Amino acid sequence: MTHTELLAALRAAVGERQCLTDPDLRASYETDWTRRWSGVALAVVRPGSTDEVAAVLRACSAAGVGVVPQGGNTGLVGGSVPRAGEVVLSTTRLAEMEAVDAEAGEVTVGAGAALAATQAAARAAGWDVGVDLGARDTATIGGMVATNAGGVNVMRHGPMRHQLLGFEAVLAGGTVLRRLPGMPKDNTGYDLGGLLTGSEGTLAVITRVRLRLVPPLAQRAVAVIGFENASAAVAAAGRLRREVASVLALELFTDAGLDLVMRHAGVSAPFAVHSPVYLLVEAGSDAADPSDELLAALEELDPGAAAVLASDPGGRHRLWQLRERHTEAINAEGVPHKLDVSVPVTRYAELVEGAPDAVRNVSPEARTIVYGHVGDGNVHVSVLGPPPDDEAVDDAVLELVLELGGSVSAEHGIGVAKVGWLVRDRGEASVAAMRALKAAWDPAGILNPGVLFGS
Ligand code: FAD
Ligand code: 2HG
Ligand code: ZN
Repeated sequence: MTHTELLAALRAAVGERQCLTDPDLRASYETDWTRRWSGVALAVVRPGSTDEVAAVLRACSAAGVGVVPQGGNTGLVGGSVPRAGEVVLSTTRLAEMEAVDAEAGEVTVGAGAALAATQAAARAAGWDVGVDLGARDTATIGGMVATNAGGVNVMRHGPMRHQLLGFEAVLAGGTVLRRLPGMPKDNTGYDLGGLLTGSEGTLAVITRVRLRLVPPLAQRAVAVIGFENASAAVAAAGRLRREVASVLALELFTDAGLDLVMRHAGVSAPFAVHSPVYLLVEAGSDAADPSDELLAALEELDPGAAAVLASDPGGRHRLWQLRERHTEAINAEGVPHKLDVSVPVTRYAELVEGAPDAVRNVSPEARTIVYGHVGDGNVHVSVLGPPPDDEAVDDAVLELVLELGGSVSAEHGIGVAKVGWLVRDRGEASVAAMRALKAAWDPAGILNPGVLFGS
């Protein structure tokens, strides 16, 4: 099938208006959120139903043309944008939201539904979504399953994998797999939905998702505390996690990151004294206000520490902005290299302190900003300075992570950014098992070529 014939088949599948070939219309789908990765797509198609997704995949299979599934395009490892003339399959029109099953605490949503819209529906029905993250207005539920997104509440509710009860997805050849509504107990063979979590668009296109919901926590308190160094902040996080049963989130950032956030996001410092390292802690309860419990714990940690606490929604939001707006503030300074990694919590401070040194060794002019979800051992290292295709700083940080016994991807995935590190991290045998799965599900290799395994 020629490209002209493929384009005709795609137009027939989704309709003329939903098959974008004009470069101006394609542009926002062709560059990732960081601007580090971009490529030209043959076309961007925007199917409006599972049948249309199947028709698109059948056409691309017949033509042997790659397909890049794309949700909100907020991914940070370059896996959501084309590389060499693939068809981008945007899921944003698959945003249908079924009524929340308030009795079961479950909901079925289209893969293109944004997290914020799903949260709003869940909350209106007296429930909440277990995963929350800063890109909530744009990130889609399908993209979050495909990347096994983590976010700020993993300590309490686990990552996206733990929220998945059922799914519908289309294989490369157009076959539809469906296990909806899904049941909490379901031992009928392989967990196919589980295989899709973290598959990053390489096994199937997810079209619908059944989510387990969590009880809402209406009473919340957020505190930000200053520390002299990362070790003190990590030790405090460990104590808070142990001693405050209502802790929901434990986040770490440094003065360098706070400085950028204040400059670019128009947010003011939490308190007058500047500290090298900050901890943000959120506690939540469905009954009593957790402020007193949190205050007492902070007092016991260090009565003299610089700290601020808010329990009203406006105050809590202001404090969260200090942490959540790091990503956009860094983007405002340049095109970052992003290393999302995990280490055992006992090595967390070593990584926070060692990453800037590792970067400086290979790129003395580079600026390194470190922050992360300290409660999960997840560190985000952002590096500004080196050109997008210079991988020396990436390699230096990932080498350090493996030395510390960590994982080269905590929650963002491998994408194209870390393909060179998958075997080093997981080992030959595990990657061979992954490749065997890929070959069985997508024998022609049309789904997200280049992602996870490289080309
Ligand atoms: P996309 O970026 O469109 O795609 C991501 C990957 O999933 C690609 O490989 C794509 O091919 C695949 N994919 C997308 N949809 C489908 C589908 N329907 N079927 C099959 N494959 C699909 N991530 C976290 O884990 N935790 C955070 O705290 C967090 N915070 C963020 C904050 C900001 C400001 C930003 C910009 C990003 C953040 N991210 C975070 C990263 C990002 O939001 C997540 O990776 C998210 O899950 C991506 O969803 P998306 O819909 O934008 O997917
Ligand atoms: C976060 O935790 C996100 O804020 C984005 O995962 C991390 O900017 C980043 O690298
Ligand atoms: Zn994160």
